[in-house]
Amino acid sequence: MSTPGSAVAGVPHLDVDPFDMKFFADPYPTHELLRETGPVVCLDKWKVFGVARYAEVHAVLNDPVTFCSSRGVGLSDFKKETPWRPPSLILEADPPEHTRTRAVLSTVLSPTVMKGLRDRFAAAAEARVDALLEQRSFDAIADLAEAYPLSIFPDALGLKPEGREHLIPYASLVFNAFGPPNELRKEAIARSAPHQAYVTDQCQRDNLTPGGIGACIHAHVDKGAITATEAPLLVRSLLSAGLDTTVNGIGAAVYCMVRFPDQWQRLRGDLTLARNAFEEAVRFESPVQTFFRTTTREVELSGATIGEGEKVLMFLAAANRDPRRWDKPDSYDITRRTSGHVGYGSGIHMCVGQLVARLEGETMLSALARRVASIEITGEPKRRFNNTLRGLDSLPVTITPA
Ligand code: 8QM
Repeated sequence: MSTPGSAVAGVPHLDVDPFDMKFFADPYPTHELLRETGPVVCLDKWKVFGVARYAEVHAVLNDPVTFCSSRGVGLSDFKKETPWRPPSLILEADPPEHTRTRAVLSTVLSPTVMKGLRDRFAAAAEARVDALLEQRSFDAIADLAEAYPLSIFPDALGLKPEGREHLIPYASLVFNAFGPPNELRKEAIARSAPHQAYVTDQCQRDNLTPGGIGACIHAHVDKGAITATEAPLLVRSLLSAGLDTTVNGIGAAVYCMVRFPDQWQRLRGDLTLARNAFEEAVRFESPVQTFFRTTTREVELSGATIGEGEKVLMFLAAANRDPRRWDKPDSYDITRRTSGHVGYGSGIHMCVGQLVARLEGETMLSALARRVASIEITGEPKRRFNNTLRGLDSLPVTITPA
């Protein structure tokens, strides 16, 4: 037998819980332990396999036939348990079904669509920074990392103004639900009904403003690419994955800038570095920390035998700091060659919204760098605890104008 619960030759067991508060408070020593213990480990607490080195994380992400997504990318195996919501038609799907839905989202989030959004995103970033310069002291999470995406993304999708306060709680629920049945997940699901009701409603064609990304998804029904039943679920994917991720990505970038002021000054000296500075923040903090896959057959991975139907936990954040792959992995360096990081995943499921994320990150960092001379922490940063997302709850700062 090769189940994680039993002794398996060549696969070391660890009793760490990568979903508990002590781990979230400082995951880095445990990431190192996971990487150094072996290429594949058994995590006894949740009876799953784990991979934390870059090579194995990359290998699992790039073999979607063996390591499937259709049985869920959280701990729960959809073949054995009923999912908490109808499965995502893209995230929780395998080819060939995945190929068709992915193509639709890829089209509505294409480089051409980004061209139409750029000026609006840039103007909103400048306006947000101008307002913050009036305040001087503010919370970089609520007033910047959340306020900026909230000022552009719901409008880009075409959501009505009412009820948008559900968006972040809904996303927080989605990302907690990928985790094990701990307090975070159970509490989130127990409180989920109003957020789910809001999201389900907003995904309907009639509730989406013409010209928005949501309406564009529904337009693909008329072209025959997807059915009228599928379209609302694809809109739901953008409501699930499109906001809290960039909130935590932008939060990570600002948190990097306040901790590494030399990198901030470098950015101020060369605004063309803004896009890579954001990318490096995604590598360095990995807003999406982990994902699971499920094996569709017995498979050998770096000498370990993994049976069929096993959950494999990929530590994206640990791979993004694996010294086997990265020079000075724990340094935030805005001129680093970041390509190949797995902060957006890799392979066929690699973030379909990555151009939106990068556009938001780049426009905000360049607006800040153009107008702000220094950013200083003025209070204790508070962490936000989530089974999948890494980020802060509050980051008190004071800025000085350029
Ligand atoms: C995570 O609902 C979805 O399709 C979905 C939810 C969460 C994500 C992706 C897709 C990876 C950002």
